Amino acid sequence: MIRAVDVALTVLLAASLSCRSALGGYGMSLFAAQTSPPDPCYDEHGNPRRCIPDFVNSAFGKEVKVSSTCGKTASRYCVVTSAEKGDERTRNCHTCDASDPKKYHPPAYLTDLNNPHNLTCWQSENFIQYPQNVTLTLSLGKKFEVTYVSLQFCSPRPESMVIYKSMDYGKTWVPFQFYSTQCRKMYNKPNRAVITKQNEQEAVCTDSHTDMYPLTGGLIAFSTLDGRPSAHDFDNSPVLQDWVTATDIKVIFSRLHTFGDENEDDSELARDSYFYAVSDLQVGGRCKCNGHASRCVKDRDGSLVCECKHNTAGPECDRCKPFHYDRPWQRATAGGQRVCKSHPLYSPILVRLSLMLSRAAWHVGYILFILAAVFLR
Ligand SMILES: [Ca+2]
Repeated sequence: MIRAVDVALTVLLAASLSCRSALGGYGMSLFAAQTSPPDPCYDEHGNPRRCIPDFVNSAFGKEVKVSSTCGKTASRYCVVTSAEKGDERTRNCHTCDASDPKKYHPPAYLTDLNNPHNLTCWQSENFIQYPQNVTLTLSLGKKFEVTYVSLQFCSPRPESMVIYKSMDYGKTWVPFQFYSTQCRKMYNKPNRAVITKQNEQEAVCTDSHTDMYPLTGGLIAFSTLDGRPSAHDFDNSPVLQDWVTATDIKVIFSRLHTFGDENEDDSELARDSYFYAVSDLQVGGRCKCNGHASRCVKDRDGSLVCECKHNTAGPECDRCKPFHYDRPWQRATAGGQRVCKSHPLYSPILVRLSLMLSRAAWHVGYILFILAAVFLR
């Protein structure tokens, strides 16, 4: 009896090892089953459940297109410092030079690793003042559900700026948020308008985050759902799901803060002190997969796509896979299991059809072979 059990165990072990080697060590072995993490898109019984990709800073490492960067020809810029508001200001001047790695401030510094002990700053040319502006454009590569957009400044924060989003890869843009010390005058918007259920997709203007102080290190952080009534019931709000969806983000710096000295006698020195400089641009959010994927991956073309489960397909798992149309596509919710299913009849019909076709092809081939043999004799 003991021997029979030993033999059975040995056979099982051998089978599991051979399976493991045949599959390159993935999936089928007893050992792998214990160590591989469970698929978040299915529960312990194999039933589908909602799954979402990790929260990330989707701007990290991405290219930002900017309309102005200092140093095309080496140029002076001056940093104004002041211990506190109202204290005497001092100017320290430096050189921005795109050809010198120690003195350049390229757009890549907007989305590189943000080390608080060694800040790297992108910087615009000096004194690009209203009505001229400076734009930063970032393509996320696919649809994301954006939770926040934040900018950390090396210069003083702008007096007026707008954050826009696109849902169609930059063809059209809609405003996300306006910032200005004079909302009405700059953007014809009331200051700090209240959002109601009727206008949850409306961008508001605020004078918060627009103070000139601190002269360096100031932050602007826009939270996409903040103050929107349906935010607590996001899963059931198609309006807000649409509102947070973006493929691209654009920031427009409309007007520089100044001390009002730019037209005085030593105006050149003053003008060299006014520019936009940002150490970190972040776009916090999740790759949009409608609850049907737990991660996004690069496809064969190098494009970012959802790794779709639940018989769904498309870059955002936004439709059912072919032959899985028995139930209409839906976004997965926390409570329900809205997955695509194949009709019970589809599979047998397809199998029969393919069998018939292969048989017909075999018969045609056989007849051609006989005919060739007869005529070539
Ligand atoms: Ca940086």
